[in-house]
Amino acid sequence: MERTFIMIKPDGVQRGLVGEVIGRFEAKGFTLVGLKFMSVSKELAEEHYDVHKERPFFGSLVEFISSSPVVAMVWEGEGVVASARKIIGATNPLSAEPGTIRGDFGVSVGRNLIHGSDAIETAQKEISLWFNEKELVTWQPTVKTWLYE
Ligand code: DAT
Ligand code: MG
Repeated sequence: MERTFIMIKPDGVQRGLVGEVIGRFEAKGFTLVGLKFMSVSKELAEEHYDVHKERPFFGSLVEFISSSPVVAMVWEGEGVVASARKIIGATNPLSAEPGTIRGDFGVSVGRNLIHGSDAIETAQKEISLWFNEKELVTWQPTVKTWLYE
């Protein structure tokens, strides 16, 4: 079953949106398989955003992600990688559709509340960067037969 890495960034935690964000993924019908509340080292933030290391915002992005705790999660479900990106909305919250997390709660690209893996291969890489095997729980939600045909 497909899995994706989701992180509630420091602004989402500081603004008290943890429950709201988790609630949206739960209500959609995705399954939580990993969850931790943690401080992020600069090294981890740099590794996570390695693809952006040449971008002008890289330094401030790494500072921001390591400035205050985050919620790191792994969610599972059919098509969860692409669907999570839709739930999250466009990178710039001002362009994100209402009804998406960034569209409903954000006003600035540098404070866009949440991260979600952009492809299946990226998700696998990010999950193994943030979680070890023991921290991921494989379980069968009994509601599954009411979510999938
Ligand atoms: P996304 O988080 O939607 O995958 P991304 O991978 O292009 O977006 O960029 C990673 C993060 O970097 C993004 O969530 C916020 C920050 N960022 C992107 N573009 C930016 C910009 N032009 N100015 C400041 N921060 C930016
Ligand atoms: Mg990205």
